Amino acid sequence: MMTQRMGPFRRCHATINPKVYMDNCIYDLCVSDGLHAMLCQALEAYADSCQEEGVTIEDWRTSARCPLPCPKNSNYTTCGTSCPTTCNPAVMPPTCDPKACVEACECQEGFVLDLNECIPQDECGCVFEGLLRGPREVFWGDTTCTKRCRCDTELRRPLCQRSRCRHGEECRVEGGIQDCYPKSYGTCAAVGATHYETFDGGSFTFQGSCVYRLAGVCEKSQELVDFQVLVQNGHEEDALSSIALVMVKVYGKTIVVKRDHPGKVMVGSVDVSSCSSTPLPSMGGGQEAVVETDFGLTVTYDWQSQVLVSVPSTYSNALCGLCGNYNGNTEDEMMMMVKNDSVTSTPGDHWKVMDIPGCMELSKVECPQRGQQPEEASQMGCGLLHQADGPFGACHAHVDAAKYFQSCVHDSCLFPHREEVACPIIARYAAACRAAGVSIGMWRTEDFCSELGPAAGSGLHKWSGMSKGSPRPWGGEAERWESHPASCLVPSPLVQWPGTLLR
Ligand SMILES: [Ca+2]
Repeated sequence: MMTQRMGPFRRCHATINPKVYMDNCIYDLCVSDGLHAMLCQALEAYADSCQEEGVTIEDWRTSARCPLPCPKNSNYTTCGTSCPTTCNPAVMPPTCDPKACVEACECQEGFVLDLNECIPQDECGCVFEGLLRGPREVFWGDTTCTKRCRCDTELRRPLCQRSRCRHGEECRVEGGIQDCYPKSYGTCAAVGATHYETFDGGSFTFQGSCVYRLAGVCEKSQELVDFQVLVQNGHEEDALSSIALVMVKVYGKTIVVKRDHPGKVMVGSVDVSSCSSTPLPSMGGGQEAVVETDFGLTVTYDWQSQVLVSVPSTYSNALCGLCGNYNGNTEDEMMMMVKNDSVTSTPGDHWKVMDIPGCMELSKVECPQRGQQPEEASQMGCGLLHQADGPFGACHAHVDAAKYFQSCVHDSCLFPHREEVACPIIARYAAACRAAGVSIGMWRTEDFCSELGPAAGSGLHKWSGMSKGSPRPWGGEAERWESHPASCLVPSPLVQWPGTLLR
C-alpha cells in the first residue's frame, strides 16, 4: 500500500521515499509472525512522516483495516484540524497550525475537546483569574464578597455583577470556601410543658396544649427561606404534659416528629429516619431527632420534652413566635404578643395556629400550693441543682442555677406525681454548664432521670435532606433543587435518591 502508485500515499512518494518504511514493515511483520498491529504501526509511521512534511494522504486505515480508536462523541478523519475547538480557546497547543491537515479524531457537532475527551459544549467550565470554574458555577470574584460571578456555558466565560452578603452575614473562608456565613446563630428552647427560652435569651412560662408557632418567618423577604416550627404539648387527664409533637414546615414539606413515635421522623407518610445507615456520633448521649436545612435552620427534639431551634443571624428581626423576634432585645418578646385591642392577650392567643379537640390554655401559670413546694420539690430532684457538693457544684459560679431551680420547682408543683418533669430542666442546666465549658458530674442514675427514656435504642437520627439551591436573588441556583450531603437516605417516591430533587 505504501508504494502503490494509485494508493493513498501516492502524493507522498516524491517527498519521502517509502522504501525504508517498506523494508522496516516487511522485517517487523516477519519477526512478529505477521501480526496485523505491526502492519498498522508501520503504515502509521509513514503516514505521520508524510503529514509532518505537509503532504495530504488519503484514507489508508479503512482498506488496511487499521481503525484509529476514537473516543466517544468523535469521528476519525484523515484530514482534520490540528487546532480543535476546546473548552478553553485561549489555551492552544503551541504547535497548532490552523492550515495543517492531520489525521485525527474530530469531535462531533456540538461537542468540544476537553482533556482528550469530547464533551457537550455546555459542559465546559470557565477560567477565572487562572482558576478553572465548573459550568454554571456561582462563585465570588473577589475576597470581600462584593462581586458575584457565574460561569456562563454559552459564552464560556464568567459573568460578574455587584453583590454583597446578607444582613447578619459576613464574608469569610470556611473549610477552604470563601462565602457569606452567618455571624452567629440564635437558639431557642421549649423545655418540659411550660418553659420557653427565646432567641434573645428571655424566658417565660406558658402552658397550652393546642398547636403553637414556636418560630417562623414573619418578615418575609426574598433573601430568606420561609419556614415554620410548630409545637404541641400533650395533655393527659386534664393536665398538661411535655411536648408531644414538633412540626417543621419548609420548602412546601411538613416534617413531623412525635413523642408517641420515638425514633421516627415523618415526611408525609414516609418515615425518613428508618433509612439512616450510618449511626452518627451521639451528642451528649441523648437520643434526638435532628432536622437540618441547607440555610442553617436546625431543629432538635429528644422525643420527650425538649425542642431546640437554631437559626443563623440572617433571620434576626425577621422571626416571630414563642421564640421571640430575635432582634437582640429581651424586653420586647412579650410586647410583640400584645395585640392593639387586647392587653391581656396571652402567648397562646397570639401564636396558636391550630385547635386540637380538647386542647386548652391556662392563662396564669400558678402553683396551687406554693410555699410548701420547694422542699418537696427538692426531694424530688430539683435540689440537685443547688447542692454545692453535688454534680453541678462546679458550675454555680459560671451559670446561675436559680432560674433553672425555679423552673424545676414550678413544674414539680404543677405535676406533683411525676418525678420525671424535673429531668429536662436539669438536663437543660447541664447543657448550659457544658456550653460554658464546665465539666459536670454524673447526675442521672438508673432510678432518677435514667438515660433510657421512651426513645431507648433509637439512636440519634439526623436528617438533612431538606435543601434547595442558594436562595440568593442572583444566579439561577434558586430554581434548582439540590441534594444535601445527608446521612440518611430519603426513600422515593417523595425524594429520589441518589438524586437531586425534593419537588
Ligand atoms: Ca426581642
